Amino acid sequence: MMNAVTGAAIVGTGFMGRVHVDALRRLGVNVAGVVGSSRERAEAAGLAPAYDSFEAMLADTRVQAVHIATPNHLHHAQVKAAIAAGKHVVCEKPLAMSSEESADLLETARRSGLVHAVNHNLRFYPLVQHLHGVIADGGLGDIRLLSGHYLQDWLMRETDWNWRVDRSLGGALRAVGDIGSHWMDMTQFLTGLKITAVMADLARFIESRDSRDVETEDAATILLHYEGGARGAVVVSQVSPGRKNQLAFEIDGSKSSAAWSSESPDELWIGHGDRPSQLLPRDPNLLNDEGRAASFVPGGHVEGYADTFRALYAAIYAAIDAGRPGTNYPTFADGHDMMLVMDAITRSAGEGRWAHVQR
Ligand code: SOE
Repeated sequence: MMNAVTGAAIVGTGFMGRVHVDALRRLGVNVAGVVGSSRERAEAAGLAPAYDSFEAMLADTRVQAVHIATPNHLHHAQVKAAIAAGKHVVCEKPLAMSSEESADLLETARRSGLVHAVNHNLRFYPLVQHLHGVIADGGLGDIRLLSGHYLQDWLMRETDWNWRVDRSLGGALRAVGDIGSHWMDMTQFLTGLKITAVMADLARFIESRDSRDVETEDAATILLHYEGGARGAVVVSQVSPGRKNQLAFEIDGSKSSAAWSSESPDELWIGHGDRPSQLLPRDPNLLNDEGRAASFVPGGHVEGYADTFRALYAAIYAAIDAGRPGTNYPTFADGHDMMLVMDAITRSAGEGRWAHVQR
């Protein structure tokens, strides 16, 4: 159980704010309150006591950690203010609207010595954590090929609208920034290999929504080069009928391969050439330390999306309790790195050719 005195506050009372509050409560972290776009909206959300304002939350000495779960254009200013107030910060992804902003946030966070994290929660599915250890131990051999997708359908209709669609609120890359960043972050985390170059093609099938012109993409197909010569290909879409929220990958190594899907997260396929392939269930008795640490219930008791937030925050709040940043969760360095990959995707799509990630 976490250190009960650690208090947290959540900024943003939408879908993400609600999941953050739920996960913290399950960990025994005291949720002191929430900040909404107005006090009335925060109250109406009914998640936790509502602050009058963002500034009132920062002045609350019970709060040591602040979760930023607001639209992306607010991240930079709110993270800066929270760090200036001496608060540890968990910020939703993508970290910022531009790599200039994310570079500034990374430098500010590093100088502060505070704990800083970006909410790439999907890394914390137990079998994803387990596979990270398997790959680090050479279990797949040399990584050669990565393929997969992140498909959703909640923006498939012309009448579907959300702040993410508006580039001034969500950023120039929508589907790529909102969900593509999860897939790319996960594959960099799993393999330990950075994306070095991309060939990206952005697609917009719905030019206007609710009679508002749309400037952001509904989908993208991206070819990827990773360190060490590994090749990748990913499809990202928010307009794929019937696909509610499916992140799937296959990683092929020189010895074995692995495949996984977020819509059946409690099984991992391991492919072998010289013996029968395996289907590994999320049973803590069969997992390595990383997989066990992220598991909450025994095998067969299916764990899902909301559990990844609990597992991620367990790692982050352990660092907060220890009084120094940790290494087993995604930090602003990962958030900034993803903004640099997204810069390359924008350049490649704009120029119609390969673009290198400028680190
Ligand atoms: C909407 O696409 C969304 O809520 C993303 O913003 C999250 O990051 C993803 O995990 C689920 O879908």
